Amino acid sequence: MSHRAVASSIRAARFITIEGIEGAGKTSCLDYLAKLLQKRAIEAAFTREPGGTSLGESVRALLLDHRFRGMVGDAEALLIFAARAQHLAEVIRPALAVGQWVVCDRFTDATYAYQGGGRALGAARVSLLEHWAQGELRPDRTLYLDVPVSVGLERIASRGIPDRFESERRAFFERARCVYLERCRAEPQRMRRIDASGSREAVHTQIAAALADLFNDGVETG
Ligand code: Z5A
Repeated sequence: MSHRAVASSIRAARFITIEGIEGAGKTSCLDYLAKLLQKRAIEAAFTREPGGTSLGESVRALLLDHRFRGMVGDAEALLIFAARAQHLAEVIRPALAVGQWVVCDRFTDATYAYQGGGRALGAARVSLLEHWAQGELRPDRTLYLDVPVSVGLERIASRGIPDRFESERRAFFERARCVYLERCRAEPQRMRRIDASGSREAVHTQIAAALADLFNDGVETG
């Protein structure tokens, strides 16, 4: 999804990220979030990682491509942060600077989960690159959509040909989920665990509650 404007805003800009393993339901969550912001006339840029810029989308294509099944974890992490540096410079920082909210489908928590955990690079390396590329910038709020790996994989089973990540073994996603959950425990104010195994309505209710303090305006969330 490229970034798109929703409406105009007077609030301090917020940086919100959405995370989850495969099949967690990020798409439906992003649609609901767009409605919540629109209702409040909050202008928001919707974007994604890897991607969000022309360079980033090209890097994404490399990352998902089966021809590169031999890509080592370090190369993967460096490509992701190269795309992220461009994304921050071209899209995220400029939007926040003019008061636009930014909603990003995955960000650095995904690198901790997939490269740090899934590829077993560890958190220290990811942290080094995070400081290099982002400086002090971190999301204001992260919604982690949590589903057991078996539920996520079942939901995406009917998709077409799996990409390079979707072809990973179940243990890879289990490691990624473990890291996500650890990060929710370590930073409960920023990173909110949403139980995404229930109905869409139940998930949306939790999302509204997890953002209520950022809106703090009493507008109905339904
Ligand atoms: N990656 C990485 O390794 N390191 C990084 O730093 C970053 C990314 C940033 C592409 O990401 C890959 O990049 C990703 C990790 C890696 N690969 N993996 N895994 P992506 O975000 O573009 O790819 P994705 O994980 O495949 O996301 P997605 O398909 O856009 O979203 P999703 O959450 O997996 O799926 P969905 O389409 O929203 O939902 C899946 C299905 O479930 C769908 O049929 C829905 O209708 C259904 N659904 C949704 N909610 C429900 C509920 N509540 N009940 C029942 N069914 C539901």
